[in-house]
Amino acid sequence: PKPKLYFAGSIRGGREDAALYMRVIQGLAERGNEVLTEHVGKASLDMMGEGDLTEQQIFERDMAWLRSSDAVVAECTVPSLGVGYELGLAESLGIPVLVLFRPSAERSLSAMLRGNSKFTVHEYADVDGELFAAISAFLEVHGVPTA
Ligand code: 6IA
Repeated sequence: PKPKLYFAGSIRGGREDAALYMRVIQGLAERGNEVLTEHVGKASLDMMGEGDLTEQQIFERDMAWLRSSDAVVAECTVPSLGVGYELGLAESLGIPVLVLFRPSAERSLSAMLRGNSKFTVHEYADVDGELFAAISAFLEVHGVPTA
């Protein structure tokens, strides 16, 4: 079976990196993973089909996906309350968490993520092969079988 990955990225925290999320999600899918949360990268929130769901339904669906996931990959450069919530819950469920962060003069990563030794933090500059190699290494270390 394909590894089930929960990709977390900012929605109401700000959509500056939405196109980048889509590239990461597509790269993960091309490499044989099932990405449960593809809508996080969609350019238009209407295209996400989320208009049909109540806020409670979105929450419950996302929590069910999170519980069923083999690992969480979170792009944390744009800070998001929802992503922070998902990461704390993933930790309490014992689901491995990889935090992706692009360092810059403007942003530094929350100490609540950087300081958590249960999380793996990977800093990167571009969506290139190196990023996907790092994600694969993280999955392997945590015993998530890669396709
Ligand atoms: O606080 P945020 O909105 O930035 O939280 C983003 C995170 O929470 C993502 O990793 C998602 O997994 C989850 N999340 C938050 N909002 C949604 C959503 N629709 N659909 C799916 N997942 C979500 C929000 C309504 C939309 C029409 C704007």
